[in-house]
Amino acid sequence: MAAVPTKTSLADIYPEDAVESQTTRWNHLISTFKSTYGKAPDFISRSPGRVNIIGEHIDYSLYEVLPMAVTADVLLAVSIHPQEPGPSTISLTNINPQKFESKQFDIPDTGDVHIDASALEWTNYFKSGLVGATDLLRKKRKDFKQSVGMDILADGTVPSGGGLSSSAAFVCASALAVMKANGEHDVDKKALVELAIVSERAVGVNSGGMDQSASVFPLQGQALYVSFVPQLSARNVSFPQLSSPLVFVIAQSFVAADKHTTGPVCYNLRVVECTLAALVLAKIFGLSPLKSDAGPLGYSLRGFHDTYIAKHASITDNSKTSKEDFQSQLHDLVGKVDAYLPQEEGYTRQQMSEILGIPIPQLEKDFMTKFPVRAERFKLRQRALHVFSEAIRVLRFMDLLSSPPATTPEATETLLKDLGALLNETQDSCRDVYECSCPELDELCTLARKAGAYGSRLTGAGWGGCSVHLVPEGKVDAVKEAWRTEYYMKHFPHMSEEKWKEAVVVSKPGSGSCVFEVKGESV
Ligand code: NG1
Repeated sequence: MAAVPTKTSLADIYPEDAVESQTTRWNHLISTFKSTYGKAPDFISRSPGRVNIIGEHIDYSLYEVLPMAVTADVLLAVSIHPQEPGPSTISLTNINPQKFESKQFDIPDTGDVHIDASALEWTNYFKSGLVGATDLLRKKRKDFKQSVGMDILADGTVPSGGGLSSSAAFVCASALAVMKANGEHDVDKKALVELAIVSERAVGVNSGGMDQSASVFPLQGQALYVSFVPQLSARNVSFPQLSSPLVFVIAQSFVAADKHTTGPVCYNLRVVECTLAALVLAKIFGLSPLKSDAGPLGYSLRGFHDTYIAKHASITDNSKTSKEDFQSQLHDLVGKVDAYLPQEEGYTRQQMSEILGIPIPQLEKDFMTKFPVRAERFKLRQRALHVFSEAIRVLRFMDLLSSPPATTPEATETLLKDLGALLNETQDSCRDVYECSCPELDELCTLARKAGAYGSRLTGAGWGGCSVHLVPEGKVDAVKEAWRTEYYMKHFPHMSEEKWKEAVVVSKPGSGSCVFEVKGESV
C-alpha cells in the first residue's frame, strides 16, 4: 500500500523554480488563517490539478490514459476541533472571499451530510470529499459515525472550468483533509482516489477516474500511466532523457467549460453514448447480456472489447495481452465499428430500443436518468471510433516513450515529431469525431503548430478550457508570442498582466497529493 506522503518542505512538493513563489503563497495562507480563525492551522492538505498528455475521453470507457500533475493546486489549511458530543461544525473560508463566499454547516450526529447537487456551490466539492471520506472511515472503523469539526481556509490556483481539473483537486484535497483530521495518518492513495471518483459523481458529473488518479498518485518529475482494468492502478512514467527535452506548454482558451450546466449535451451525453455503443455492439456480436463493469453507467467499450476477445480469441484475461496484440485487437474493433455501426447521423432511442430489445422508458431509466441528457440522436459510431483509435494512440505514445533512447539530434527530432503527430491526431479526432473541441481551442492549436509546436491538442473534457502543446525548447517564446498577438489580444484586448500569466504555463510534471504538518508561523 502506498500512503499519501506527509511533507515538511516545499522543495519536496514543487519544481525548483516554483519554490520561492510558493513559499510566499503558503505563508500568506497561514497568516490569513490566523487572522480569520485566531489560531494557526494544524496541517495543510494539498492536491494538484493535472494536464492530460494523451488519452482523451477514454477513461470512462476504461482505457488507459497518460496525464501528469501540474504545479497549480488546491491547498486546504485545517484546524481540528476537539471531539464533542452533538453536531460538529465545518467553517469554510476561501482566500478569495469575494469570489467564493464563506460558509458554515453542521454535521448532525448521524454523521450524514446532504449535498444539493443542483446548487453550484464551491463548498459542495468539500462536502463531497467529506461524504466519501466518512463512508471510507465507517468501513474501516466500526464505531466511526461522524467527522470532527474543522476550520478550513482554501486556496486554489487551478483555474475552475479551465480543463486542469480543479474539481478533482478540490475533492481529493477535501477527502484527504477529512481523513487526516479524523486521525488517519497513513491514507492509502488508491483508497483516496477511489473515494474521490465516487464523491465527484455525487456533485453531478459522471466522472471517469483519470483526474483523481493524476491528482493523488504522481511522483515529482514523472507522468502517470493510469489503467482501469482489471482494477484501478497507476504507474509513474519517466520521460526519456533527450538532448532537447520534452516541453509541454499549457494554454487556456478562457472559454469556460462548465460541465454541470453543459453535462446533458456534452460530457454526460458522451458517457451515455459510449455506454450505449458498448451495449449495441455487444448485441450485434451476440455477446448480450454484457457483464457489468466499472464504467460509470455499469458498462463500457472496454467491457465489450474484452468480452468480444474472450469469445473470438479465447483470451480470458485480456489485461495480460501484449501491447502489440492489444493494438491489433483495437484496429480490428475500429473496422468492426465502421462496418456494423454505419449510421453517421446517429441512432434514435427507438432504433436503440429495437436493437437492444429494451423498451424506451427502460432505456431512459437505466442510462439517462441519474445524469440526464438532452439528445434526439446518439452518435454511437463516432464515439466508439474515437475511443478505440484514441486507445491505440495512447499505446503508440507509450511505445515511443519507452523506445531505445534517441542519441543523435536527428533521432531526437524524429521522436519529438512522432509524439507531436499523435497529439495532432488526437485533436483531429476530438474535433471531428468526438465533437468536444471548440473554435477557440482549434485556433490555439493551429497557431501553435504554425509557430513550431510538434503537436497541439485540447486537454481535459474540452468544449473550452485548456490546450496542451509539445513545443521545441527553443520555440516556446515564439509560440507564446503567436498566441499573445493572434489569440489573446484579439479575443481579450483588455487582458490584465495577471490573466496573461495564467493564460500560458510551461509545465513540468509535478507531485501528487500530500499532507503538510504546519509547525510554527511559516513554512
Ligand atoms: P476535466 O473536465 O478536464 O476535469 C473530464 C473528466 C475526466 C476525463 C476528461 C476527458 C471529470 C472530473 N473529469 O476532465 O475523467 O473523462 O474529462 O478525458 O469528470
